[in-house]
Amino acid sequence: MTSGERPSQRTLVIIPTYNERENLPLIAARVHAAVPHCHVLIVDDGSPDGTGELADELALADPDRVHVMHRVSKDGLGAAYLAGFAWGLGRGYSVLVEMDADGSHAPEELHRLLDAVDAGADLAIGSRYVPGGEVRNWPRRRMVLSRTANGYSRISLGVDVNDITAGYRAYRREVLEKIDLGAVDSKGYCFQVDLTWRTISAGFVVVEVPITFTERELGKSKMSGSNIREAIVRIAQWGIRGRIDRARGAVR
Ligand SMILES: Nc1nc2c(ncn2[C@@H]2O[C@H](COP(=O)(O)OP(=O)(O)OP(=O)(O)O)[C@@H](O)[C@H]2O)c(=O)[nH]1
Ligand SMILES: [Mg+2]
Repeated sequence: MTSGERPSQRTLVIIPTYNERENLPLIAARVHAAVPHCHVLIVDDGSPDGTGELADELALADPDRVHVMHRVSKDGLGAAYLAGFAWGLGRGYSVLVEMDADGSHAPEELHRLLDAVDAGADLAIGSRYVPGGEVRNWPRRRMVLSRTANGYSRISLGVDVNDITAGYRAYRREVLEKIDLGAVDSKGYCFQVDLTWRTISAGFVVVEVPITFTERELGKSKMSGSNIREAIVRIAQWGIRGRIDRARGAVR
């Protein structure tokens, strides 16, 4: 980075996809309409609906700004992001953004995350649960699940983050270089909690910025019962380990 350049000048937006044919062209166009200078990496896990081929077409039409990684089979959101982070770090991006393909994370609000990073946040979380944040069109049971997951995580881990499960985020590259990504094996939704916990434990600054999260209108959710069970067990384990470490006075 040359002096005076903001980190967000070199931003990579990573979009994991599994069967997002209807959504992908819309979201990619919205990202570039909102923040023209950022680059996009689509990480597709061999979607049977042809999302990967569609991604190739988008990259062919805009080779400087759109890139595609094809992985052989569905291996979870976490693994897709880890592969995307490695790709982006290897190519010198300063800020790495996580964004769903389904339109829940509005590209028009990306500037809020990038501004927070430029202002000094190491991790900016697009938060539904801070003043100004909002959830649109969620059925009650999804809201209850999300609120419960956040409450459970906060209490178990003892951290002061309102939306620790949020998947709309911007990481400064230094965070991803420092935390041990090789040790992360959370596959599903607890990936977000896992990385937040590692970021905070490593002493980085986490800032929540309000966003409006909108339930997907097209395509199907990939949320599953096994994702939820993975999260419950792991978060309790991290919380217990963290408390033991703190009680021992260990420096994390
Ligand atoms: N590459 C890849 N992407 C995935 C995988 N599972 C989910 N995704 C993508 O991750 C993003 C979030 O998945 P969703 O199914 O919308 O999950 P969610 O938003 O947490 O849950 P809902 O609120 O129910 O939609 C979407 O862009 C999916 O296509 C996977 O195994 N591999
Ligand atoms: Mg979704």
